[in-house]
Amino acid sequence: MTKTAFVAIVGKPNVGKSSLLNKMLGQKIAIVSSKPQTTRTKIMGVLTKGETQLVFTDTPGFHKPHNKLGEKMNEAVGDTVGGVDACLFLTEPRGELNEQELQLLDMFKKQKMPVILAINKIDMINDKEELLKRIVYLTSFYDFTAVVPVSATQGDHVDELIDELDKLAFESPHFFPDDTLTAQPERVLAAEIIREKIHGIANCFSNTPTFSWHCSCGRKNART
Ligand SMILES: Nc1nc2c(ncn2[C@@H]2O[C@H](COP(=O)(O)OP(=O)(O)OP(=O)(O)O)[C@@H](O)[C@H]2O)c(=O)[nH]1
Ligand SMILES: [Mg+2]
Repeated sequence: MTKTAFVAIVGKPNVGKSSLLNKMLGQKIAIVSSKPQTTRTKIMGVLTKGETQLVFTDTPGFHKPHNKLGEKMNEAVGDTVGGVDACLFLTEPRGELNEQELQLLDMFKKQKMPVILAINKIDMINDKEELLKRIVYLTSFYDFTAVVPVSATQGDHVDELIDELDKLAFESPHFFPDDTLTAQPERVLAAEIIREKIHGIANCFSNTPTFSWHCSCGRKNART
């Protein structure tokens, strides 16, 4: 019996949403950069594992908009949350939830949305006690279906996360052929890859030396 779930990946900018989508799919379909607000449009990724098909939408980081583009990006998040079976809410391993994250939680509450909380970047945390405190803090805001600490870059606990998402799937035919990875038109993917390269070159010329290694053009530090 086949099952499907449509899942929105949401969270503030730079928290690792696109990195996590790529890791779950085992292939890069969404661009990643150290600069916030990298994802500007919805990106769909499809993961078919056994009987279950998970259809993900990677969304732009939900942020305080300063212009029309920002407003459109936030609208895309709201629209996506309004049309899925469940959300995967990503947070940082440290720091207080900001105003926009609280707004997202309000959106979930209004829609009685099943939400899995993924605490990303746990490779940056050595202290298990700190992680436990983090879980207690975050679960005081919402009745999450599950809480999974992950590292999108290292792949830690990503399989456990997929198992939790699997439990949210409904009995249904698959919406895409089982070997589909993305429903994104090729021209959109090509445009995204070009944007990632531009981000890399911009980082290469950045004043901040720690950004220079992101450059994919081979230069270690454009300023030296
Ligand atoms: N240390 C660490 N860094 C991570 C992890 N996941 C993502 N990052 C880094 O965080 C930065 C942002 O990653 P993205 O995947 O682009 O984040 P995003 O949430 O999609 O960002 P926007 O699209 O701008 O909202 C990149 O430099 C990633 O390499 C992780 O698990 N650990
Ligand atoms: Mg992104």
